[in-house]
Amino acid sequence: PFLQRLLTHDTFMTGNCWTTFIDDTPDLFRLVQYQNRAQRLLGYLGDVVVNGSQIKGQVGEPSYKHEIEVPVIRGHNGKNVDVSAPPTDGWRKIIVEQGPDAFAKAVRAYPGVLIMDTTWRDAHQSLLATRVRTVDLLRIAAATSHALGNAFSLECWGGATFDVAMRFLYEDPWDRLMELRKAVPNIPFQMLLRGANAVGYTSYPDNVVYEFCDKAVKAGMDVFRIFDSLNYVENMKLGIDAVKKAGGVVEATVCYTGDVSNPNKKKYDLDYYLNMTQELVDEGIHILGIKDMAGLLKPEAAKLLIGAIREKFPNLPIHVHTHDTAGTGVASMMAAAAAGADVIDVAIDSMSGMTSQPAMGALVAGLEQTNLGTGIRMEDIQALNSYWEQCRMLYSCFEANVKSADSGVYDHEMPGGQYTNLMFQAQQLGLGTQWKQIKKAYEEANNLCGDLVKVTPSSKVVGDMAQFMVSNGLNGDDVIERAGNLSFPTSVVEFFQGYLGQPHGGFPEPLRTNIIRGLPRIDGRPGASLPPLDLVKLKEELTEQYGKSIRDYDVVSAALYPKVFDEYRKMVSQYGDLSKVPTRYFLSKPEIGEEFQVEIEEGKTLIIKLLAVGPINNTGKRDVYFELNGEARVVGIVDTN
Ligand code: 3PY
Ligand code: ZN
Repeated sequence: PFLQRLLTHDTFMTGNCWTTFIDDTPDLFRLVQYQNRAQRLLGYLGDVVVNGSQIKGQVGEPSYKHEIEVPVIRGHNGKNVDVSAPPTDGWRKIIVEQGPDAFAKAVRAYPGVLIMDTTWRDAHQSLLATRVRTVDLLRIAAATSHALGNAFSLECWGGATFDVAMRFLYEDPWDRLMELRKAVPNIPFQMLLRGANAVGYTSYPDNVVYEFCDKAVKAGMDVFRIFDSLNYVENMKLGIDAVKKAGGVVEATVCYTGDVSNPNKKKYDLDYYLNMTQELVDEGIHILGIKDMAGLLKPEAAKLLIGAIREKFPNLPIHVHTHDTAGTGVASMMAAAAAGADVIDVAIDSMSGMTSQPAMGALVAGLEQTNLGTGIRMEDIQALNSYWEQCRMLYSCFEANVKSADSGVYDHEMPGGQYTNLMFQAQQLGLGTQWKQIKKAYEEANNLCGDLVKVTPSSKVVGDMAQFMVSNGLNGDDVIERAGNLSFPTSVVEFFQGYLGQPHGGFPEPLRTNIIRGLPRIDGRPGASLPPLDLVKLKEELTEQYGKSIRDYDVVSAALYPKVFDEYRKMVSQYGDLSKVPTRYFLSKPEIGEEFQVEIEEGKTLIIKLLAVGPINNTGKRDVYFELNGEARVVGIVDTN
C-alpha cells in the first residue's frame, strides 16, 4: 500500500522528483525515510542472523540473554525517586553558573573527598576493549544522575571511546555525548584529551585541536583531563589553551611512572613531578591531574607525591587516577586522600579492579570511616552495581580474561588498557608463553627507548617495539647491535624522529641515529610545523560526498579520522543508525519467534520478530523473514560462511 501511495502520488507521477518532491511532500518523504530505515536495519539484523556479528574483537556471544533491569533509586526519605525528572543539584551547577575558576575553588574547599566515576570510559576501555555502547550508557544515565549526584564528574568520553565508537560500534561519538548530557544535567562530564593528539594517536594541526575542544564543550563536555604521552609540556600547552578558549575546565595532568618511594629509581623522582606541576601551574590551570595509567603508585609513593604537591601548592585541587593492576588501588587511593587529594577515580564495583580503576564501593566505604566522606551512599552504589553486573555479562564476548592481579606491572609498567589489549592478542595467537615474553620484552623495549612515560601513544611505541623483538627473536643487546640494519615498526621510527615530542632526558644515542638513519629529526613541538587544516573546505567536500546532513561535529570527526569516518558513514548509509539496537541483537541473533524492540527515534519504536531463515539460493543468498510492527518483511542476505 505504501508503494502504491508513492507511485500514484501526483508529484511522483509528473516525474518532477526528487529535489522539489522532498520539500513539497514532507510527510510522504518522512514515510519513505522511515520505511527505508526499517528495511536497512533489518538488513543488519539479517546479516547477524546469517553470518554472525562482525564486530572486531568479539569472541562468542553475550553470556547474558535477558533484558537488563534498571535499578530503582531510593531517596533519603526511603521513597522511590522519580528518575525521569533530572536532578538539578550537583557540581555542574557551579561550572555553568560561575565558571571553571569558581568550580576549582569549591572543589578545593570541599571538606571530604570527591569521586570521579570512570565506568563510562576508562573502566570499559580497560576491561571490555572500549566496546560499551551508547544504549547501555543511556539506560542507566537517569539513575546515575541521582545516585551519583555528589560526584565530581563522570568520565564518559575521549581516550579511545571516540574512534572505537565509529570504527567498531558504528555510532557517532558526538551523539553519544549530547544524548548523555541531556540525561545527566547535574554531574560534570569529564573526558580524556591526549594534548596535541586530541583523541587520536598523532599530532594534529593546532586549529583542529581548537575546533575539537570548542565542539566538545558545545556538545556538553565540562572537564578536560589533558595529558601528553611523554609529559612534554610544550604539547600540553596547546590542549590547555584550546580548552580554556572553549570555556572548559582545565585539568592538566602529570603522568606518573617509576616509583618515588624507591630511592634507586632516579629518573622520575619527586623533584621531576614537582617541577612539572610548577610548569603546569604557570599555565594557569584549574585542576592538577595525576594519572597513574599503569597502577604503579604504591601507597607510600602516593603519600609522598600527593603530600609534597599539597604542601607546595596548597590551593591547587588535586585529582588522582590509578589502575588496580597490582591490587594496590584502594590502599593507594586511601593514602592519596589522606595526603590531601581532592578527587579520586573509581569505577563501579562490577567494572572495577585489575586493569580498571579501584572499586567505588570499597573506597567510599573506606573513606566513610575517616572524616573524608564522599557524599555518595553505599545503597546507591549497590543499585547502580546491579545494572553493571548484568552489563558486564552482556559484554562478556569482549573480556580479555584478565583473571588476577599482576604485581609484575612494577617491572613492565604497561598501562591498564594496553595490558588487556596485548594479553588478549597473545591469547588469540594461542601461544602460551607469548604473554610472558611480551611482558619481558616490553620492559626491555622501554629501557631501550630511554625509560619513557608510557601512555597512549608512547605506550604503543614500546608495545610495537616489544612485539617486534618477540617476533624476530631479539633481545635488547641484539637491537642495539643491529639497529642500523633492522626494519623497525613505523611507530618506533617516528618516535625516534621526534614525532611524539621530546622525552624527558632526551633520546638514547647512538640508538636514535642508527634507527632513523637519514630521516629528518623534529626538535620542538611536532604540531608546530603542521599547516592549519582548511575546515571550511573540508566541510564542503564532506557535504558533497555525504549530503547536507554534515554538521561541524562531523567535520571534526573527519579531520581527526578521515578513513574511519568514511567507513562509518558507509555503514550508516547501508544499515542506518545502529546505535539504538539493543546490544544483545547487535552482537548476536535472536531466537526464532523472539520479539524485541528498537526505538529508532524518540517515540518511534519498531517491534521486530525473527520468523525464519530460508535455504541458500543460487545467488548465494538466504532470505531472512521478519515481522516488523505486525507486517511480514523479508531481506536477502549473502551467506559468507
Ligand atoms: C588513553 O589515552 O586512552 C588512555 O586511557 C591513557 O591511559
Ligand atoms: Zn586510566
